[in-house]
Amino acid sequence: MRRYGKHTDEDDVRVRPNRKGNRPRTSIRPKHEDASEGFVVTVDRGRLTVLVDGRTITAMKARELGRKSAVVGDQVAVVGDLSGDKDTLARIVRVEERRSVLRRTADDDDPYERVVVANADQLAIVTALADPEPRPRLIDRCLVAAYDAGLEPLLVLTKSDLASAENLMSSYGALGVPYVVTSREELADGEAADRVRERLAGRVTAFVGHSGVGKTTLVNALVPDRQRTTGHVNAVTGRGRHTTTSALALPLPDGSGWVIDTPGVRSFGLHHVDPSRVIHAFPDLEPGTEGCPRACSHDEVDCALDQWVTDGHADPQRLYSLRRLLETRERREGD
Ligand SMILES: Nc1nc2c(ncn2[C@@H]2O[C@H](COP(=O)(O)OP(=O)(O)OP(=O)(O)O)[C@@H](O)[C@H]2O)c(=O)[nH]1
Ligand SMILES: [Mg+2]
Ligand SMILES: [Zn+2]
Repeated sequence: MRRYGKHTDEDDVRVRPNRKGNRPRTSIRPKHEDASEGFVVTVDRGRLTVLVDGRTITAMKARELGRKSAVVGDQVAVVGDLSGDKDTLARIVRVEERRSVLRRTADDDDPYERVVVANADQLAIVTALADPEPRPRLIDRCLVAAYDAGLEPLLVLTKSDLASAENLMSSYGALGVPYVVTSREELADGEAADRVRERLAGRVTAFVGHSGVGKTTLVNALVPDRQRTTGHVNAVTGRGRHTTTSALALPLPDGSGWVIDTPGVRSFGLHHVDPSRVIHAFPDLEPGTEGCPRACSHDEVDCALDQWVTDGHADPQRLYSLRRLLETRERREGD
């Protein structure tokens, strides 16, 4: 007998004895064990495009997932109609554990995190050498986000037909971040795609950067049979037009990896970043933090890293770079 609307402790005792061997079978067996595995390639207002056994299907989140959402790059379990036929809709019943999560907030004060992509291995930080002007602050911010998420960063400097890469490279030399430089001419003759492709084999790479830097142009060169729309940069403001509006994962033609084109960002908020995870990306400095005071910002008088460098354990340029990156959270992007 149940009194509706009100649960007493007695009720709980009666309906849940929870003795060994007396549990309902459903709580032992994983739910939906007959579900198929899929890979989320794009998300558009609650509709997800999922690749299942080579078929492209449309799916939506099952209610049981609650607030948890699937993003591009997620590995998911799907049930229902998996034919991929027109007007069919499958259900996503589980989001598998993520290997990595790239997050950003709208700005540093904003606690609302959005997940940009899941399960990426590499973050390609795309910066135009001109048109729009490079903004090193954004590069620094993307680097911090990559280190925080455990992604390997790759700098992609586009439009070298318009300006030289020299200045920018000199300030990133000490960080040892791999980079490629591309130009309009090299896009046309396939050289740009070849050069970038060398860095993509066997990995999932997300392309991020300001609007108009040439992310989609590059992805189109890498995956020529899937031409996405590109947009012109406004000649007066020097800004892109936010042509790409949703992230899309595309397989490289030789099957050696995935590239994820993303919408241009105005900023890359780092509210969620934990400095100790950023230091993991600096194995030459990390052991030196042992002598630091608790919760050291690594930019204070008692920081042990100064002594570490003075003692010759690491290059002072590296400490300078680390501090610049950690400090990037304290500054506005235009500074
Ligand atoms: N001169 C020159 N222009 C380029 C190069 N690469 C891309 N562009 C141009 O830059 C403009 C913007 O390119 P998109 O690929 O749409 O830029 P995006 O980064 O995808 O921009 P959003 O989707 O808005 O974030 C287009 O007019 C491209 O033709 C390059 O190497 N040199
Ligand atoms: Mg684009
Ligand atoms: Zn310190």
